[in-house]
Amino acid sequence: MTTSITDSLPALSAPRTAEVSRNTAETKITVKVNLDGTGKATLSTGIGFFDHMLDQIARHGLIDLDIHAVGDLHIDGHHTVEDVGITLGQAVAQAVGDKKGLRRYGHAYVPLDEALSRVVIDFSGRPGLVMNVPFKSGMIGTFDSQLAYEFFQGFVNHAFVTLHIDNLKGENAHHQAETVFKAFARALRMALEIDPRSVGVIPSTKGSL
Ligand SMILES: [Mn+2]
Repeated sequence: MTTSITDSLPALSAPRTAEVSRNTAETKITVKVNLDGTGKATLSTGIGFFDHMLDQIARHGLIDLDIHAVGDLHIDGHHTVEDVGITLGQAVAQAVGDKKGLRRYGHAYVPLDEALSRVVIDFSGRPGLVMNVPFKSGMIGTFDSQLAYEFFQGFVNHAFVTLHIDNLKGENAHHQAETVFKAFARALRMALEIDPRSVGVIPSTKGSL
């Protein structure tokens, strides 16, 4: 019998991808994710700064993201941003599957000039968000900075994760938001990795997550 080095590498039982469509009277959204991607993104939400933030999740999370949203922007961006969070959460939950071998926890600090944010995530199976981001400006382009909270609340409720977000420093709202989304991406990347020392094992003493 021969063995090769590949026998000891983590083997994924299924590709960690998902496609979810969500249609309501307020928004029509399609999200495709590949958790083991290279950071490619195709984004159209109708809100330029929001696309810029979603691009950070793909790039720094090394997640391929395809997000197309048509929402009631004639009202404001609220439904569109919240519902993209919900649909992305559903897609990530579907792609992550049974969580066998998952690192589960992830954290990151990301600076951008004067701004600094910290994000800590746990694929706990329980939704929970604690977010402390004192934005220095209401609007960032056409993006209402209050909607960052709505996005993460939607994501958390449907990805079933515990998420702590703290903006520790920052004077410019664009910088504050960008450090939050980049730190979220890096934390996500860490938590979603397969730990080669724990292949096939659900990372909980409960035996389920
Ligand atoms: Mn920027």
